[in-house]
Amino acid sequence: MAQKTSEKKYWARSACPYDCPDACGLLIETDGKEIFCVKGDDRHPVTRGFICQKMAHYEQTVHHKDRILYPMKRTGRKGEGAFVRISWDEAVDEICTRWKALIRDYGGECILPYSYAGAESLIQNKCGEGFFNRLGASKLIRSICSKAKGAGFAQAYGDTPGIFVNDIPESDFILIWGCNIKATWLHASAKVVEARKKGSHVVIVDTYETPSAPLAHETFCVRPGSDGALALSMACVLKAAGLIDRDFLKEYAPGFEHFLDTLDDYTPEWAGSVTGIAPERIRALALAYGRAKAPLIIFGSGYSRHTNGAINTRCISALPALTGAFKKKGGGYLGNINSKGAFNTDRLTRPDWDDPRIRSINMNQLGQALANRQSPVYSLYVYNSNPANVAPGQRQVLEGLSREDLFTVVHERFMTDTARYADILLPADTSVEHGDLITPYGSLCIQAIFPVIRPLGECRSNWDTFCLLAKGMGFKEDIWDLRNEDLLEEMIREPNPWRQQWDEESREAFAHGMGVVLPLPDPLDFKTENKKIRLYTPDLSEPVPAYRTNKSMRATCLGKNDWLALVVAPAMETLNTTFTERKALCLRRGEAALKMNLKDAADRGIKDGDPITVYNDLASVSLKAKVSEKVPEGTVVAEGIYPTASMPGLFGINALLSQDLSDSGEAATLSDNAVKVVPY
Ligand SMILES: Nc1nc2c(c(=O)[nH]1)N[C@H]1C(S)=C(S)[C@@H](COP(=O)(O)OP(=O)(O)OC[C@H]3O[C@@H](n4cnc5c(=O)[nH]c(N)nc54)[C@H](O)[C@@H]3O)O[C@H]1N2
Ligand SMILES: Nc1nc2c(c(=O)[nH]1)N[C@H]1C(S)=C(S)[C@@H](COP(=O)(O)OP(=O)(O)OC[C@H]3O[C@@H](n4cnc5c(=O)[nH]c(N)nc54)[C@H](O)[C@@H]3O)O[C@H]1N2
Ligand code: SF4
Ligand SMILES: [Mo]
Repeated sequence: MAQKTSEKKYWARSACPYDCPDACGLLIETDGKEIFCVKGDDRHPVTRGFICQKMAHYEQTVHHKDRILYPMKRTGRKGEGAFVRISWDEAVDEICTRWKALIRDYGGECILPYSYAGAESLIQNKCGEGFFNRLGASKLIRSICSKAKGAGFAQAYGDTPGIFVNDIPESDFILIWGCNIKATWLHASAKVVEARKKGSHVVIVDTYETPSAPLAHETFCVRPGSDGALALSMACVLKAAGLIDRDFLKEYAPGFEHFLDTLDDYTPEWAGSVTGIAPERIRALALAYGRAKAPLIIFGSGYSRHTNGAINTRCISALPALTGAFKKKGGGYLGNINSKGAFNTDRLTRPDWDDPRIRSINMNQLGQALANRQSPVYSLYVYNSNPANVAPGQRQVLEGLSREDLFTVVHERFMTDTARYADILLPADTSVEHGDLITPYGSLCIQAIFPVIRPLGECRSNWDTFCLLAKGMGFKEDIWDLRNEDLLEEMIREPNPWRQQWDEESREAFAHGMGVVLPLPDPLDFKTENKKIRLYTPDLSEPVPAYRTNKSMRATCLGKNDWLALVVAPAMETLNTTFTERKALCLRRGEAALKMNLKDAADRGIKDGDPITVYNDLASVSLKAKVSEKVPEGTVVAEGIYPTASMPGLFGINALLSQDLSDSGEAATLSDNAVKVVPY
């Protein structure tokens, strides 16, 4: 694809690699050395020519004056950000010399990789796992995001992906659950708008009125973590009103009677006292959902970032089973998609090199792992992530990163808070500087991308960097000779049963870098072992979906006290800490603030815009109060993640988040914390 725009400039096809369900197809104006302009690919089946404000000026990220372009070595204190340029040879030599000595003295387990989804594209995202297995390093449990939701779905539906995002307008009743869809899933949100125009009823269940609220006819603001109670109560109403599809359940959900038998106690009156929603609204919601022809639930992840996140997923996802919603096009659910199976990821993760005796460390407990003196981590290698800002327990994380006996390597595009703690800093390239595979978690539309420009400065892709380090460590396998683009070609060429169902035209389009939709599965072909939905699973500790309280509810509802439930939510203008290099976006986002209800603020003598102190047993954080009727009493919300330098105090909001894990999936419980708030 090389359509000329002027003598030297042309449009090249690419895709957005960032951690977003849309995975937009992009058109990039370039002269092969520089990129000038970025727009949505009008031929991409999901993107259809429009993209978000974050990527609209991607050229400002790629050619930003603050890009890290060369390897560097720390000269100042840890955290200070003072570095001197060195060569790649020096950097690799220093890293490998240190690692060889550490492995000799303490074993490979004292080295810990830390990564998440800085680049969500398949090769750059997964390739480190193979390298660190080969090294014998500690394994990282990558569960900072939606693993509780994943575990809940796995227990109920296995890998059943749900509907295709473009089919949203086929639904006549859309329930958006714990998702700020306008900010975080732009193309699903556009389809919701389309559905509304066709007459669909739209409802949001969240903890506050988010920027997505105008999309919906109604928002239900629940107490954080109480969603299971709302869902079970809806089920109770459906049963009482005879809106259960028993024929569907008999065929697709054996043992369902055990679940139905538990429902009668979950009355709307009971759920009202738990969720804070009036019983008559719960009843009306359930009846409208149950009477719809093709009701759809769009799952975000927010409701699952709690100590009861997995079981709440089972409670909510039981609703489409009870109503047989899967039978109608547009009905069922959306939010359990994994398109990585279109490629052989074992090439990247190398399970054959995984030594089961080696310990695993949960990424949500980085602070604890760095504080552990029994079996210490002596080296940390960070790529695709910014743990100094994003991980819970920020105070302990920063203390750990400051340790003089910790050798930290960070592979980054910008001087993030984490990069400031690096001993060696390596320059990472961006998605227009390397090829990769795009396998979204919001649709089954996959794409191959090829380099648009050469890497800037001395930047290298994650894969090419691991190959250099492998050589430095003396690894002899042939795979380390493959360049990033060779690996991409091999992965595309490798036959795959899913992609093999494509016709010739689709195969051609994919090979030419177009976004192409994988063959969509039959919605009634449930991807569990026995092909059935599991509403009753006797081998689980909770055989049927049940209500379990979360941690913040226990703190905030204990008699009359002044604890508030703290929810962390995404910001419109940034993506976790990605895009925080962009001044215009940060200005639009505004400074770090805590949204709180008028009454909660007044009770504490706080006015809109006042400086406040937010604290719990973990830390104390200074913020501005944003007093708003959009947040219900008892809940406070912090949107976005801010670089620590932009905070009035020493810490960001993540200092107030515990390192506790979810009920299943070992996931983060980022929105399950209680805080007290006082004027500064
Ligand atoms: N603009 C933008 N886009 C993004 C991101 C971003 O930061 N900014 N992040 C990206 C990433 S990494 C992800 S995982 C996705 C996440 O996309 P979402 O799933 O939309 O985001 P979440 O952070 O999970 O939070 C969604 C909503 O859940 C609500 N919530 C929290 N607790 C509860 C609860 O107990 N019950 C209910 N009902 N709601 C609750 C929050 O108030 C929030 O509005 O978005 C991706 N896209
Ligand atoms: N308070 C609060 N905390 C949160 C969240 C929240 O909403 N609020 N969201 C949570 C969620 S859902 C998630 S998924 C996590 C996200 O946590 P992270 O995945 O750590 O997300 P980012 O902050 O975007 O940091 C990604 C980093 O990867 C770098 N990067 C990008 N591309 C590449 C590449 O190709 N190679 C290398 N080496 N680096 C690259 C970027 O420059 C960026 O600094 O944060 C979690 N923490
Ligand atoms: S961040 Fe999301 S909406 Fe924006 S361009 Fe990337 S994939 Fe599309
Ligand atoms: Mo995430």
